[in-house]
Amino acid sequence: MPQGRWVAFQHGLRGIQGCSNGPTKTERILSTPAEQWVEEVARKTKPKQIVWCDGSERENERNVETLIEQGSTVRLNESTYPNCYLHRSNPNDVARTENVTFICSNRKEDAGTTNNWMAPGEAKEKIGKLFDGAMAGRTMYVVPYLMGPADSPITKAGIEVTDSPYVVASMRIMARIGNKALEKIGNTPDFVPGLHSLGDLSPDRRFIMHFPEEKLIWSIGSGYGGNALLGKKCFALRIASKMANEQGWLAEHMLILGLEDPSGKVTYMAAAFPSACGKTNLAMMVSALESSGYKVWTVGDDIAWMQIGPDGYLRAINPEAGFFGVAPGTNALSNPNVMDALRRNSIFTNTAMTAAREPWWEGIDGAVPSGLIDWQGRAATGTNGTAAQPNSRYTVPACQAPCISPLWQDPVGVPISAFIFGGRRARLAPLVYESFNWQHGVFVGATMASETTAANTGKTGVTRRDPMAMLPFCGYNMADYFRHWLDMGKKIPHPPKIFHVNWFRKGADGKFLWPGFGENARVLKWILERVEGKGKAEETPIGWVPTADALTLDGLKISPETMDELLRVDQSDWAKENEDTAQFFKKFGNDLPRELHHEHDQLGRRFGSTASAGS
Ligand code: OXD
Ligand code: MN
Repeated sequence: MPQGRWVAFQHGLRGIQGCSNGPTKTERILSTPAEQWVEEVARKTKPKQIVWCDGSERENERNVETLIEQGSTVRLNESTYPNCYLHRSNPNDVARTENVTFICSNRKEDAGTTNNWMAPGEAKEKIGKLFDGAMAGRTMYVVPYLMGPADSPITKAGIEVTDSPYVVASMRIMARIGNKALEKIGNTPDFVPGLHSLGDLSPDRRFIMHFPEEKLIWSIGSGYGGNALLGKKCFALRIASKMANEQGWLAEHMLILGLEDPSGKVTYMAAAFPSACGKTNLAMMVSALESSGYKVWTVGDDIAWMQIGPDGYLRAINPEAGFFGVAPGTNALSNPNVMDALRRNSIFTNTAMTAAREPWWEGIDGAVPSGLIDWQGRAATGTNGTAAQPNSRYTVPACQAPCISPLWQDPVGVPISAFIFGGRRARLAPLVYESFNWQHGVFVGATMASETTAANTGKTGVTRRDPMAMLPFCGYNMADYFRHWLDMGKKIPHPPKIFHVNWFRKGADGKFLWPGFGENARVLKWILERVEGKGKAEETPIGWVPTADALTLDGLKISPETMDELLRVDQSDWAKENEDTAQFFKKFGNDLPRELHHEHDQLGRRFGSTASAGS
């Protein structure tokens, strides 16, 4: 048995326990389910000591010292980036790894055809071995955390056990950690346990395992992002989507924003886009229509938990407390609000660093500075790839964003009036359209797709289906997830209207037709008008598309021809799309809800095609 972890249990203390030795006959006084689970994990992973994190400043200072001593983290310029750090991860560990992410449901069919599956017994046996002694010689940090504001009935608790001080520092920004979480958990088993170890960081021994029936997470071999900050994708999406399915709510890969109108009324919208479509930038947008009274407020940039409120509206909270955004391409045009927010109390991961010890990445404002150090700590020569790793990140407290909504921590959540789905479609989808009704909107979300960019895959224009942007994050059978969406529509007295947007349509010259960024507020304004029963629209086979004069274009130089092109619905492109959809739907076999087959048929019929069915 490892020495040094018993004092914590003996005294029932949960503060910082830098204990070096201690009594051994304390097992019988282990009291709470949380302590019992931690004990079980310690028995397996054999850390040299255990630290229960209380979330205090003092603890954070100590943690940062440890991080710096370990050598992969450096302090940034204290006067221009106070309390900011740059962390360099292992170069083989720079992104989420979907190929080694598993849903370990008892039955394979409950994971569905879009998830990797492993039987729970096999997973415990195989991955359990990797955890044996994995923390030997290391400190085990116990991070109790809340997803959501402490006083919200929608909020849920988790406990992440990790041997990475970088994970602790990041969780401190991304979730509400420490005593307030522990108080909420108390003597109950109402927390999602998440066991994380860096292991040996070998990609061959990297596994991200979810046990949706047990509501348990095991992750080993990675210290990066969604693989390691278990509150985010693992809990708040994969495990929570399963909980939401069981309990009648929604856990979605969606930003939440409020659009204020000139009267001061704020209408809330939640939007799902696949990765690399500018979700964080949209959530934090500076509206091009701000001078005429339309302002965007940020509630969340990545995840929405939504329950039907007593008022019959879908009420959404952002379960997170920070933004974990992709740095390259972030600048004063694409996201001025985050550029302001990240000037303090932030962690940068795998960005480059200037000679003045400031973070730097491709696409940041200003000229390339001399004396740049790349993300691996080498002099940036321009011959070693990009200076910042393409998936390098900032981790920023949400409360620091100038655009943060005054209601972002409202315990009842904000009422959602519109859902927006979107993707990158160079040809197909118009700038914006509204679905005919909830069922049709679910079809629009289920058939969502995005074309890959060269930066993503090296191959441009490959269409990837990513239903509701949940393909990598749905913790159960996606066909059952579609069914859940259809059922929710019947239960919500005031369901949000469902829209689709495409900022990425290109003209014959290969250039984007729409300027994007703050100008997207013009599209949000039309959505707001449609929610209010105003807003001019024309019925097309795919849904309601704005009429030529429906969007507010004052102050924007865009020709009527370009607008026509942006709003055009092309019959032959959609015929091809419908065939693609038929192929995609085949993946789900007989599990696919018949309502979606029906919507698919209807779309074909509206285009006058006889070969639409796909069922
Ligand atoms: C993310 C993602 O990092 O969706 O948020 O990949
Ligand atoms: Mn995301």
